Amino acid sequence: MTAGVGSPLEREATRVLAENWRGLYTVPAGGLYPHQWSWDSAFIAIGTRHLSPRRAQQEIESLLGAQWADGRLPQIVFTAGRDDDYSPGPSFWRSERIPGSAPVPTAGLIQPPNHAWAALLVHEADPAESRRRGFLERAYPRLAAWHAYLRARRTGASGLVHVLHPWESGMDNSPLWDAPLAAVVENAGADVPRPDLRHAHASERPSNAEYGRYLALAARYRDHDCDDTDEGFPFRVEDPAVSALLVRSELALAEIARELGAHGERGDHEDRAARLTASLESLWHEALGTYVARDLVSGRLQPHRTVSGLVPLLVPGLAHAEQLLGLLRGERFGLGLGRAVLVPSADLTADTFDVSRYWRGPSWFNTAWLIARALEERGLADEARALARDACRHALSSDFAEYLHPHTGEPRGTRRFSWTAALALDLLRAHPA
Ligand code: 2M8
Repeated sequence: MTAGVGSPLEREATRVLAENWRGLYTVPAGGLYPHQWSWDSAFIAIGTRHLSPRRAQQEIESLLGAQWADGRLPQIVFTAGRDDDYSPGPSFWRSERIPGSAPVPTAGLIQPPNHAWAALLVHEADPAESRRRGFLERAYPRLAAWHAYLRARRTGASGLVHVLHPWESGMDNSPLWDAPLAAVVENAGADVPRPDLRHAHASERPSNAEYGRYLALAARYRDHDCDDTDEGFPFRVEDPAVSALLVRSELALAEIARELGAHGERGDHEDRAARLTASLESLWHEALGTYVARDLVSGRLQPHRTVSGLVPLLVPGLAHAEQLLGLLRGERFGLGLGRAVLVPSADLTADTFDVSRYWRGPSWFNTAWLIARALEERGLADEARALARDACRHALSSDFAEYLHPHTGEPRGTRRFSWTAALALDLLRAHPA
């Protein structure tokens, strides 16, 4: 990889990404997250494409190499020899005994589908190198199979994809999961290992009660061979950010199909994106003025304003974009008002709001990147630039924190976190100072 030249941000971000690179992929953070995570790798590739398009391709290819026979891309691909550092690890999942699992040890769950979008952005960073290596030719069938898995195994009557675990949303302890998770019975008396607390303060991580339920759900999914046929599975939710990212990735597959001359497939991807966009409207909560999650077990929309509900701003032709922009700029998320840093993960005024606890309030860099991108694409260049520059500034001053106190910008969670470095680099390239 070429050395980071130029600004301190560029140099330091390059260093973080080099520290966390493991030869074929990048771990999110050396201590807390010592394996490859699915949507992290996609975000990381979006940044590393500026340093080494080839390494960004490898990041995505290594994840695609862990695809299961049914098309799923696993939440985690485990690094050999690091079973004690993270729970649940490879000895919990024992994926090798599940028919059709990957050739390497992985988790059985999934994460949000941002991969095809990332693959397209990586290609665009250096189309000649991408064509020379046949990057898209090799990636496209696997990405298409991933989306086919989501359609075949994870799509219900609404036409939207559902997730079966808070971890699958990527926003693990979001208030959106409070009610659906309360209905899950934790394994009574079971030990809840928390190696994560060696690397981050307990007040900044999900609680033990949440972890008990996370493990109970994961164990049930594993014990059913992760085959998605467990009809009484107690957690099944539709999430606006997951759906919005799938729309973007379907549109990216359409572009990739065009690049590869697969014109029939291109139209199919566009049609699917249009249908998903229409289905997303079933998550609109009129009284709250935002998109929310639907609990498919109770059938209820979950009445919480979170950053997940703002992510649909990325969807072209979204019906309620103006209302969402109003919410983003109002007192609950505070964009441009000087009272919040970046975009808080949850409504600043809500009873559930917590300045430190993970996805219940702190500001994250991946969601800031998504919203900055949406603002830019919607022609709101000044707001996009202001958000991008704030993200770059805070990335460097927080030593690339995992997340930030949403009022003060103080670092929270782990430091030298890969997607913070990668996405700050991408924002810096898009909005040079
Ligand atoms: C967090 O989730 C993991 C489980 O996947 C955890 O808390 O142990 C989330 O922030 C998730 O979005 C992220 O992909 C992962 C690794 O950075 O950490």
